[in-house]
Amino acid sequence: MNKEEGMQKVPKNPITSGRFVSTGKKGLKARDTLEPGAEEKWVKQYCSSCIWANCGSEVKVVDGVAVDMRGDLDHPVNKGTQCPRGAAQLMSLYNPYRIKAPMKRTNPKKGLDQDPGWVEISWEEAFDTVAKRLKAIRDTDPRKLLYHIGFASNPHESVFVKTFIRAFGTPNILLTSGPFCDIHYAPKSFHGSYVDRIDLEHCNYLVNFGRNIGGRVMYASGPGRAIADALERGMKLVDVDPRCSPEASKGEWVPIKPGTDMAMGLAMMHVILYEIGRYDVESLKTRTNAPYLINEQGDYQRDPETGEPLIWDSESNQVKVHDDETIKDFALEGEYIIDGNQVVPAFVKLKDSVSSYTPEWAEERCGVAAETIRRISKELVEESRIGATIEIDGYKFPYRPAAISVGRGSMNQPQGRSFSVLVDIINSLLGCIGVPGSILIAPGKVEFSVVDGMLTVPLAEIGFDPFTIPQNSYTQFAFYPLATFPYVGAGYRAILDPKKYFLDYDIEALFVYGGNVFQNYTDIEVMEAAYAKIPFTFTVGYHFDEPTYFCDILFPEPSHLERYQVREVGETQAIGRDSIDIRGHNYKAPVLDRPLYNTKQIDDVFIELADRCGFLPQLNGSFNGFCGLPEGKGVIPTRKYAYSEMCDIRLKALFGDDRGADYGRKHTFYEQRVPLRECYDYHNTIGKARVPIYDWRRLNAGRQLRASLEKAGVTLPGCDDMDKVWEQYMALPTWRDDFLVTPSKEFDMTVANWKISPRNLGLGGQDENVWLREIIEQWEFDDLCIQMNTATAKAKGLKAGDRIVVESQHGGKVEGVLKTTELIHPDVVGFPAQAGRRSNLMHPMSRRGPTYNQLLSSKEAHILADSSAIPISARVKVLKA
Ligand SMILES: Nc1nc2c(c(=O)[nH]1)N[C@H]1C(S)=C(S)[C@@H](COP(=O)(O)OP(=O)(O)OC[C@H]3O[C@@H](n4cnc5c(=O)[nH]c(N)nc54)[C@H](O)[C@@H]3O)O[C@H]1N2
Ligand SMILES: Nc1nc2c(c(=O)[nH]1)N[C@H]1C(S)=C(S)[C@@H](COP(=O)(O)OP(=O)(O)OC[C@H]3O[C@@H](n4cnc5c(=O)[nH]c(N)nc54)[C@H](O)[C@@H]3O)O[C@H]1N2
Ligand SMILES: [Mo]
Repeated sequence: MNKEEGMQKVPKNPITSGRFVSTGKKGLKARDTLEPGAEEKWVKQYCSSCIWANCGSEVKVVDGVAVDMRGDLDHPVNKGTQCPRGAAQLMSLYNPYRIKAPMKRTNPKKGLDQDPGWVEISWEEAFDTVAKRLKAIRDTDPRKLLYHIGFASNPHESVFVKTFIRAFGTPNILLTSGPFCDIHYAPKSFHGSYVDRIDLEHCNYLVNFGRNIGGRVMYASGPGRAIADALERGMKLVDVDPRCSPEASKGEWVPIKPGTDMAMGLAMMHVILYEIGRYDVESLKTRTNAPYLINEQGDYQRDPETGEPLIWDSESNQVKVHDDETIKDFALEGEYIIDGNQVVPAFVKLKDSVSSYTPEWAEERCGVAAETIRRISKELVEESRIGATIEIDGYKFPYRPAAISVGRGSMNQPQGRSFSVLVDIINSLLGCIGVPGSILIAPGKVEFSVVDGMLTVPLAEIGFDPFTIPQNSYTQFAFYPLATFPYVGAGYRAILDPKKYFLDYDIEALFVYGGNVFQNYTDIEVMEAAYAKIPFTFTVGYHFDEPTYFCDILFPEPSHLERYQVREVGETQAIGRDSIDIRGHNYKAPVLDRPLYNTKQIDDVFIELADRCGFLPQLNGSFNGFCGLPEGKGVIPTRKYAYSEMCDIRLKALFGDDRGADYGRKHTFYEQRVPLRECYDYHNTIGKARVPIYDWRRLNAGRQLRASLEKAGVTLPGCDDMDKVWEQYMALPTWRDDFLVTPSKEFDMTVANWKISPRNLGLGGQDENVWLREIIEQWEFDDLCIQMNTATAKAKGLKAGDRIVVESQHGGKVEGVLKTTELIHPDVVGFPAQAGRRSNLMHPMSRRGPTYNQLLSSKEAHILADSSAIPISARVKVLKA
């Protein structure tokens, strides 16, 4: 079928064709009936259809109706381009399935199969009902409020999403954004920032493990251009992935069995250390803890006086404190006796730890040929050009145009955290961190301290609870000291059985906003039971998504095109020359003169609730602090503002009185740039502290947790086998035979999952955006299918189009339509995205496709014990339905 034939199959959409305009509640109106002299204008905004909302857009409004969208030519991030997700926002505005007024439920029974029986109520009744409940809780025990957010709450955008709950005073926050993308530990440990960014302007050789650097980066903004430019320039991309992505087809695809990346990574390190024997010695000595002396207990050998870690100076043949300025040469090899302890440099430990992981050993586990692993390792070392330098902005940097990068595919697996650490150890071995061509930080974002000479960044983004029995919070941080996110599964199981989780109070109310455990997490029966048990639940909702089935009160939210917001801009993940140094703020105001429906923006709801509950001053104060507003220039804590006013105050405080919201309406972007040399953190973050090729922090956290549990005489709730927990708190990368990689005759395949282009999270109701769904149905129908290699399907007597059932080792079952392809590993069953919405009150198109997450498990035995994230793969069997 050629493109033209395909085009004709798409029904002409009245709004895109420009012949009709929507009038909101009244429906469509033919364009030629518009009054002569109708007002037409283009309104500037920024687009929020991505996790990183950086692009500027313009919306054409005719007589109060938004009819068209385009990229803003003046915006330096997207330079006039726009992707389909951006353009489709018009349909999110005019989506007839939206929540259009405040509502209360009339059916007291709660469940995904229960019609809540919504009836419209006044704003006063909605606020009064919720505020009375919240105030009573806050006045007695604020912990009894649970707050669940996710990515559709725009946590990077709306200040109050993070600060409201702190001002309220509950530590109980759970997030669906996080447990499936627990990707922050290694970036925080190795360069202090939230995610790795790849310097695509200089990189010539990129080995990419389970990171979708094509399909899920932004097309219109810098990263899309950066990747296209790099490939055109000749950067070689080696994509290690169970499926061949579009970008892999522009480089080399290395099919791998899900969850076995650790085997390949260990073998690569083995080849580098034992077969090639070339690495960046200077970088190891001065920028990592490779020379720190490790004793037989696995601890740093410390100076008895200062408590600081020791190293061996091989020139003076003396032991010295790591930052002693008289050190001439840091020993990486050797064995020493210090204070009666036998010690070796951490580098020796590292080397010993990978001695048996040959490529042949790895091939048996990950399915990648030993020779391929050898060749890639060799190419990586050669391309990293150890010893080369480059001058940028008048500064001399090491030049390392090669890197390994990782994403949630390889990181959210049973051995994923260890794998991501392993990868950054390899990057550190080659000096490929913080320098041109390699893995970089997002400058200005890092707040680190130096402990033991090591870069130390707090791990938990929102809240942290030290160990106590009973526990203080439902987040489970007390039991998972290295978690970057709360442990959602255990949090909700604890609601059903607080005692088991050492909690001595119940949750009395739930505020859920833009996060969806039914669609985006797993163990749905537990989630249903917990949500049904909580006495009072409310949300600020855009549409009737699954969590609303458990709500007592709904506050209706405007669509993205109808909101006020200020958002910091900064490209992450992949950057080129265009976007590496871009910073600044984007501003948006509603494109329509008044909201289409009877809605109120979440920020104004927060303000009203805080006021009625008596903590508005704390909320306002948090705004000034969070936005970094200079003293005396921020909002007055005791005064009640409309959120739109606060945006204006924020902009004026940051950019001057002539640069308030009026400027933003005309220009959207408040541009700032960081000096180019600061984009390479070689002289900054990692120039001031060392990074861990020996992860003592992890080892030590496990030991401390163990001691705390023993002292309290308890074990981790829900954990039967504590040895399996302790082996995950390790200082050195080591292979484990976990549930995913242990062969099983019955469950002979493994499932893999990935993001798709026409859906960036659920942002702005994308799952029921008919334009985006239409793209999937018409052009990317494979995204609604279960994918399997053609040869495997044939061997199982299956063919494309068959209805199949996939049954997981954890018990879950999912049915769907089979698509056969050569572009997937023969042992793998592939599931794109998260499909199959369950709400009957959303557009029927959103219900199509398989609901992958039922195959997974959040039980303690299956999670990553050192992070509490849940693996995104499981072993399965496939049957004909
Ligand atoms: N199968 C599968 N599961 C996944 C993933 C995957 O790729 N595949 N990804 C995982 C990852 S990495 C993450 S971060 C999480 C994300 O999962 P979540 O944090 O839960 O976030 P979202 O998917 O953005 O949407 C949350 C809810 O908000 C609703 N919503 C959409 N727009 C709006 C709006 O404008 N206002 C309000 N109030 N609500 C809105 C959505 O319909 C949805 O019900 O999912 C994880 N789960
Ligand atoms: N279009 C779009 N973009 C998004 C999002 C979205 O929902 N849609 N979500 C945003 C969010 S919240 C996040 S966290 C990021 C995530 O961004 P990424 O970390 O890039 O995650 P995925 O897009 O799921 O890509 C995972 C890749 O890993 C592969 N994979 C799966 N299992 C394995 C494995 O065991 N080993 C290896 N080597 N590969 C494996 C998959 O086939 C896929 O190519 O994307 C962000 N950007
Ligand atoms: Mo994510």
